Amino acid sequence: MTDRPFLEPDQIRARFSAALSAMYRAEVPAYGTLMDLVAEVNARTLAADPELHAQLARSGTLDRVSVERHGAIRLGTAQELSDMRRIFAVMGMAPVGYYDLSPAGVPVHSTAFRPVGADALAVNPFRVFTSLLRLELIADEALRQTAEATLARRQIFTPRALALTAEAEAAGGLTEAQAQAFVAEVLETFRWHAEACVDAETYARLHDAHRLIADVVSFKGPHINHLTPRTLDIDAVQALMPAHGIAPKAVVEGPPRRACPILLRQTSFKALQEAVAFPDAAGTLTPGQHTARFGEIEQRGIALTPKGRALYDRLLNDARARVRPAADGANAAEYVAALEASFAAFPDDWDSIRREGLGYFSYAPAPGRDVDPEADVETLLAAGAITATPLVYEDFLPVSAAGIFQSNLGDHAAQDFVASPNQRVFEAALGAPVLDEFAHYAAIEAASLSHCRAHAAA
Ligand code: OOG
Ligand code: NI
Repeated sequence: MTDRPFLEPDQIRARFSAALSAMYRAEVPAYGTLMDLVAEVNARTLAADPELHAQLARSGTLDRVSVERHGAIRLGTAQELSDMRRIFAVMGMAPVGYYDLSPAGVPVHSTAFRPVGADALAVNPFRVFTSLLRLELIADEALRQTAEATLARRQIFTPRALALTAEAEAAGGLTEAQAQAFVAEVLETFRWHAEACVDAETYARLHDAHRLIADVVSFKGPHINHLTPRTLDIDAVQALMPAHGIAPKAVVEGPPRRACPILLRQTSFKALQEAVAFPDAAGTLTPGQHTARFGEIEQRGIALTPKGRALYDRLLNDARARVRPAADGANAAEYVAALEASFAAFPDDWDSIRREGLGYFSYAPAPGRDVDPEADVETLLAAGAITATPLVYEDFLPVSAAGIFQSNLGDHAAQDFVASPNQRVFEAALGAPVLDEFAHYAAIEAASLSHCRAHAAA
């Protein structure tokens, strides 16, 4: 519409996601290699699996797959997190879910900023896993103060990014010209800075306390640390990675390979050693190294209901209790075998998953068929009046995320923290409550059913 002064938030998000991808591709060439590999495998998978092709097309999600990605950043202060929330809101992204990583030895808690609602997701499902450092978990008081003082001195947003965000909030949106400036300005926050903002000695102390603390505190901004394309066949991409000069971790995180994919399967490759420089008080630069950025791919399956998720968690815990995956991949085959044995108890056909209430579906009226608005779902499906398509899981998994963090921090980075989820403290920092992922899938499913029934009435 030409008379509308504001660009849709969905369009701003799509542009930002594309700009971030271009920037990361220039910064980390291996990401470009991975993108090409994923595109090739996705095209081949779709050609070989007409049913999957039809399923994605029917649910209007075929086009989004090739532009689909998630990134991750790690923030240092409550102020940074709440400003980030306001910026993502301009792009139609809301905080969904709460993830406590402390049981895995990583001193952060996190949320995922993403679009909610079927239409917004169909345009562009870009998400950012966003973590907040928990300095209160650091035992060394002096070091904690150094970290706090260093973080208090930095401003990770450009003045114009903050000004445009305030204008969007006041006016209810951004014009085309403002949106262009906004995308360019916000991109600056995600950029890599090879020059640290602490001296070499401070970096070493932070690093000794925890590598993640050094990564968050030592730099001018929360550089994007990975950008993950969505593949339709993660095992195929994993198998092809070594031939393209990329070494993946030994075990794919999440559920095993199945006929009906559930939730999320992910694999990453090791963080790069990158040259950085540490300024001293006189401004003289000392060369050094830092590892922060890595690569990851993921395959997404059906979103599970609380009942399905409880079953998933139980089966995963059972498998991990039997074989604990070693960080160096030494027992990868045993772990995969334990995982497959355990998940034999999870139904692997769409009808059972639906009938047992384990997963969420989107329903649509079958072309040219009448829908009896009084009939129940199973009757309508059996009569061929409606179709059911699995809803894609749009979120993350704490055990998988912990595995991704750990493989990139290195073994010796694992530390014992007391598990201390504190969603209330996180939400206070965020300045808003996080949304409940289950409620949103349930709402999409319910809306699709009402649409089927209204279709009958029309
Ligand atoms: C985030 C790791 C979590 C995922 O896909 O589970 C994540 C990080 O390393 O900052 O991205
Ligand atoms: Ni990730």
